[in-house]
Amino acid sequence: MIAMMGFPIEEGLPFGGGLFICLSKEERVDTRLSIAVQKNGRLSEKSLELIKSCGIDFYADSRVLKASASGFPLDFLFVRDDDIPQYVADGVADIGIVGRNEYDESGAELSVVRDLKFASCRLSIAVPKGFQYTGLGSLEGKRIATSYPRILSRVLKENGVNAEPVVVSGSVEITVDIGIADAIADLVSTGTTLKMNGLEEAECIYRSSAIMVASPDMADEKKAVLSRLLERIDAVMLARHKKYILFNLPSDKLEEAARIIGGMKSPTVTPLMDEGWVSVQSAVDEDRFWAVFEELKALGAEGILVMNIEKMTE
Ligand code: PRT
Ligand code: ZN
Repeated sequence: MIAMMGFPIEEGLPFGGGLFICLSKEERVDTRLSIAVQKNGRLSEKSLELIKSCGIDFYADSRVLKASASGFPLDFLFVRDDDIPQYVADGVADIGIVGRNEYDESGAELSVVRDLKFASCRLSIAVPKGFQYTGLGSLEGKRIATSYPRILSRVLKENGVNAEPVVVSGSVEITVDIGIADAIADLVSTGTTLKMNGLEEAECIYRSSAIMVASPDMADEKKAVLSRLLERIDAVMLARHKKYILFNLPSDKLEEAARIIGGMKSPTVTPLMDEGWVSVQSAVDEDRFWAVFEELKALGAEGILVMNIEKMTE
């Protein structure tokens, strides 16, 4: 990366326009990382929200296909999710946020740099009422409609089942009713769509969530930008799974309280004016939060204050 006085040129903050004249357009563009994000759909909002939480400002309008961040060398490309793996593989974008299902189905060979843990869903076999499903073997010789033939075929092969995938690009749920399939393999999150179409979820064969993929051959300058981005994403994701808790406690209960909080390095302890009392603060895993809260209360903790954490590092 070309830098002067510690400021990367592409952010260009402390300099006038004159300095940019020294650089060709390609040199400047090359140090910016481009990210492909779904334009409109289940991944769009959370993908953009995650990047905004990383302190990266940009203006995204659903009518435009491109945008640039200010203050961070990141350019956006808003596209259909199906196209994201190929765009990254072809170098149209350096990284992308896509469902693991789309990535695996595409067959592209990219680096999966993070599981972002949103848009979770499962690919399940669903059958009509009355279908005697006792396992994948029940699908032997059957027609299975799906938009994910690659993943389905892999699972069937691994389980030694010979069945015929019927590839459809949408409305998979109606294929049994209209007689072109005996069962389906489709994405499920709540299961409502299956029920509404008279189908029963028989077995989950694959799990997915949003992932960040990256081109395996990126210039070192871009790799450095990606590391900065991932560092911010990790801080945001870690903070989302923690709560910050503050409370007052009789000092003789401190050891017990530390055991209840667990999982962290020693909590911060400050003496109070009131002799024999201390103020304690610590981060707590969100999934253990209520158990910790109740146990601390039972121990004699008072004035318990709970806060969301915006960003944190381990
Ligand atoms: O236009 P574009 O091609 O970009 O979008 P798309 O319509 O192909 O994708 P989109 O926005 O529907 O989904 C994007 C990604 O979200 C998927 O690739 C998955 O990784 C993830 N995801 C999470 C889901 C679901 N949950 C989901 N429930 N994708 C689709 N569904 C559909 C499913 O196909 C079925 O029709 O929702 C229906 C089932 O939902 P439930 O809640 O009734 O079970
Ligand atoms: Zn799609």
